[in-house]
Amino acid sequence: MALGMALLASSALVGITVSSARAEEAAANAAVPTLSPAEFEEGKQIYFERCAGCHGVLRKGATGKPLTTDKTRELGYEYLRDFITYGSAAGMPNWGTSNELTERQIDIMARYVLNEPPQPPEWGMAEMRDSWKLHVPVDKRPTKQMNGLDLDNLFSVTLRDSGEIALIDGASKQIVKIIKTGYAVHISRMSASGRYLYAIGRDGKIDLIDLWMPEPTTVAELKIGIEARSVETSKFHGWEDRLAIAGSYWPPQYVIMDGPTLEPVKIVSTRGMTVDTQEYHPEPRVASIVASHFNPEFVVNIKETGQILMVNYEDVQNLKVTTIGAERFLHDGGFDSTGRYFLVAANARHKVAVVDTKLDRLAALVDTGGLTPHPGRGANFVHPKFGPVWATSHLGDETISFIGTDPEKHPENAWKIVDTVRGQGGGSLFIKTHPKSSNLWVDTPLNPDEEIHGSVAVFDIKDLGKGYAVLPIAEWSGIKEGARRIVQGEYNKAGDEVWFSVWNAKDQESAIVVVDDKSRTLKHVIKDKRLITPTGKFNAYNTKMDVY
Ligand code: DHE
Repeated sequence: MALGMALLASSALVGITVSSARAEEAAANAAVPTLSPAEFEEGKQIYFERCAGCHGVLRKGATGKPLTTDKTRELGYEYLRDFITYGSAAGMPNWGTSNELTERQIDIMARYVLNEPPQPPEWGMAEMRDSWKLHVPVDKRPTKQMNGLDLDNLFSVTLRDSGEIALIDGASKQIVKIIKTGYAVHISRMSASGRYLYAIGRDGKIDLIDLWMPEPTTVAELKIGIEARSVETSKFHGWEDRLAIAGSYWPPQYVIMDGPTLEPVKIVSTRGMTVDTQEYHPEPRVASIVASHFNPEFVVNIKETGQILMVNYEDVQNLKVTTIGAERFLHDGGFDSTGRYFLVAANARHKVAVVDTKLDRLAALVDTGGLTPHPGRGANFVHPKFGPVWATSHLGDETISFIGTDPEKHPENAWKIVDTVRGQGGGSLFIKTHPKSSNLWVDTPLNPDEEIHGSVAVFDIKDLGKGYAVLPIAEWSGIKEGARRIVQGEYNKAGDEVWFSVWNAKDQESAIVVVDDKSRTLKHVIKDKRLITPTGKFNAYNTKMDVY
């Protein structure tokens, strides 16, 4: 009887606890602001366009903080609204005060992130093949270059918000052609021969452009996923122009394609375990991909798990993948000057992972000494005191770090920060030099200060301690309106001029400013109504040869 009473009492207690937990949950849910179906759709679209890149489709966080509802509901509507409006010094853009989102849109977004994220659909072989368009089969293409373009000095320029690329002749600075691409097109990569150009949009659409046609023409298209950032082609001796690979953010996977047609051959999921805590992650996105020069392999960097996959493409049906445990939040990176070592930023961990692409193993994990390294492809040069180095700037602060890259002749400096200098401030995305130059250029497009994001800093490699000179690129462009963010220096083939984008909003004038490298003076301003939101620029020769 006593036992019966006790059981009754304890089950009643459990009942009370359960029902009070349910009540709490219901109360919490009731406090979550709702959205009309139209608002939800708008929020989903804005989230995809503006937020998913940093925070992840499932909002688990990477470059940006996690935005899962356990976190957002703790922060609350007002906090979220203000954060979206004003941004933060740590890199969250000021969407409101920069007028990129309206007050109404910010209100929708603050409510949107308080609600559970919708899970986007998968994208397998059936969907991929449905999206595949072979406009010009290989046997209908020319067998030699049919135009007089200097293909090595051609620049492919990302026109981000018009979903196009501009092909610009390096010598005349004239636009050769504007080509429609995927939504919010991101990067261009060249095939090993320099004949084919691959452009990928954030919507996962790849456009393959044959530069040998009488005029450069899109010969094939493929949508490899719902959201993507990276594409690359096979470069190992004997495999030139044969295969391509692209990675997606959603679904988390990569696909190997036939290079000249984009026909998808093999899709591989990247879902799996994180490198450190070895927990399952449902959304490990594919960040940078490069082609090894030492093995028939692609180097595929998986952001959330921190695994670097050496994907051997010799036998795609029996795919061999070497998984190198590195560090979480892998993002962008580039080779050292010998092309053997690949250095990739694990940005939210403030580290750079170094992979030996000859031996397929991790050479080092280097703490960069700054906050959130963001090198682009980085910059290689010979430091007057420490020998060959690779440089990165940072998104989170003004540090510019130099990592020794010569384990043969300078073993004491290899994979160590041998020197740091300070640039203009945080918000840097790209750093650049050229083997023929003694300048090191550092942009700061995401710095909130107008003068800083409207200019670039340039260091003399021979005397880094001297500090930097500031070139007022936005002012040189002659454009008076808009944020005029100066982004991504890119050299021409000869290495004697460097091109910067003056990046304005879609409805404002933008430009490309060409600087004479030696004199650091203005050489030319490329202006054209069709240059809408130019951001990345990819010189064909430097891109195919990995010169930076
Ligand atoms: Fe990029 C490279 C991802 C926002 C311009 N960007 C890369 C790479 C990745 C990446 C993974 C490396 C590709 C490779 O090497 O295979 N970029 C992302 C994002 O996730 C992020 C942070 C947010 C987003 O929503 O997309 C993002 N990127 C931007 C921009 O806003 C930039 C400045 C302007 C734009 O055009 O979108 C931008 N990203 C670039 C450029 C490169 C790049 C120019 C190549 C640099 C190079 O020199 O190689």
